[in-house]
Amino acid sequence: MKEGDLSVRLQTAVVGVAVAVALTLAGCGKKDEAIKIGHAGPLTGPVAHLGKDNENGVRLALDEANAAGVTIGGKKVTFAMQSEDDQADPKQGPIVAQKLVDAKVAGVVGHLNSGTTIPASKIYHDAGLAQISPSATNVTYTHQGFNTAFRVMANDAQQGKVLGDYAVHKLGAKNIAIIDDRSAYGQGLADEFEKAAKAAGGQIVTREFTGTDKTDFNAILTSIKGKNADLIFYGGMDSQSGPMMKQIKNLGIGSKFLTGDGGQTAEFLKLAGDAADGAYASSPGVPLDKMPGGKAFAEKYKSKFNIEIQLYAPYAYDSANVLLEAMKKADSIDPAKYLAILHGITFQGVTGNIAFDENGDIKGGSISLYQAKGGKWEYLDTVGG
Ligand code: ABU
Repeated sequence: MKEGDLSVRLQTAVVGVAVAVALTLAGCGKKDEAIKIGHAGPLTGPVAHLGKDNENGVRLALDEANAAGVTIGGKKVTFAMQSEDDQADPKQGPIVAQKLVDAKVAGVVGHLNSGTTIPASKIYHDAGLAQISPSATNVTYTHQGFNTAFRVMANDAQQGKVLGDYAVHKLGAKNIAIIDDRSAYGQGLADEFEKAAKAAGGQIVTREFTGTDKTDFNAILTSIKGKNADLIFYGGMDSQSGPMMKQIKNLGIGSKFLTGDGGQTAEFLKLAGDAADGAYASSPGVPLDKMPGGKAFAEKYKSKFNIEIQLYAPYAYDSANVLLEAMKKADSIDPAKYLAILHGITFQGVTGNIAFDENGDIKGGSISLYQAKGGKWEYLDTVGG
C-alpha cells in the first residue's frame, strides 16, 4: 500500500468516527417534541385585540405548566401553542380547525367568536378532538350533540334572559329598539334578549341589523330616533358598539343603551370616548376583582405581556389549564382517554369553579351587569352562579 493511500484511509476513518460520535451525541441530546395545544381566534381584523388577549391567556397557562414540570405517561412533557388566525370569519373557522387537526394538536382552546366556533366544532368532533371555547356564547355550540365541545362561561340563553329582564324591570324600558350585527353571536343574543324582554312586558318597536364590518350606523339610528325607544339594545362586538354609542349621542338620541359581553370592554370605552358614559353592558361570570384568582392573574398577565387584560384572557387561561388537568388526570394526551375525564372534572380556575353539564356548558354560570362611568366599567350586580 502506498503512503498516500494509507493517509486517505486514516482520514476517512477519523471522519467516520467523528460523524458517528456527533450523531450519538445529537441523539442523546434530542428532546422529545412538545405536545401541541391549538389556539384559534381572530389575530387580525377589528376584534384582533380580543383574539390576542385569548392567545395570551393560553400562552401564560402553557408557560406556567412547562415551568412547573408535567409528567404524562411516565414521561416529562412540555407544551407548545399552535395559534391560528380565523379572522373572526365563519368561512375561516373550519379551515383553521382542519389545520389544527392536521397538525395533530392534543386539544384546542377556541375559537373566540360563536360564528367561527360553531362551524369549527364539527371538524373537531369528527376528529375526536376536545375543543374548549373561552368566549363563544351562542347556545348552538354546545347543543349539537358533540361530546368534544365545551365552554367555560354562561351561554346566551342565560345572558339574553338576564339582559331582557334587566332592561324592563330595572331600567324601566317599555319601548325597545334592537339592532344586531347578523353574526351568530349578535343575532343569537338579540333573539334571546327579545324573547326575555317581551316576556317581561317590554315592547319591541323596531328590529334593525347591520354587519360586523360596519362603523356607520347613522341611517339605522335616525330611523330609531323617530320611534322614541326607551332603550336601544345592541347584539354585537365592541368594534361596532363603540362607534354606535358615539353616533347615538351625536344624533341627540336620549334612549338608554344596553349591550352584551362583546361590548363590555376597554375597547368600547376607547372607541365611544365620552359618549360611553351611561351605557350598560353584561358579561358572563364576575368582574376580575371578584374572581377567586383574578387579582393574581391580572398581576401575572401585566408582568408577562406589559398590557392590561382585554376581556376573556382569564377564561382562555382556565380553558387551557382545565384541558391540561384532564390530560394529567387521564395520564394521556389522547382525547379518547381524557375526554371522559373532562366531562366529569371539577377544577378550581381563576374565574371560578369549572365543571361541565351534559352538553359541555359550564355548571352554575353567572352573568354580571355593568355601567360605563368616567371611562370605566362600574360593576352593578351578578345574576346566577
Ligand atoms: N361572547 C361574545 C363574543 C364571542 C362570541 O360569542 O361570538
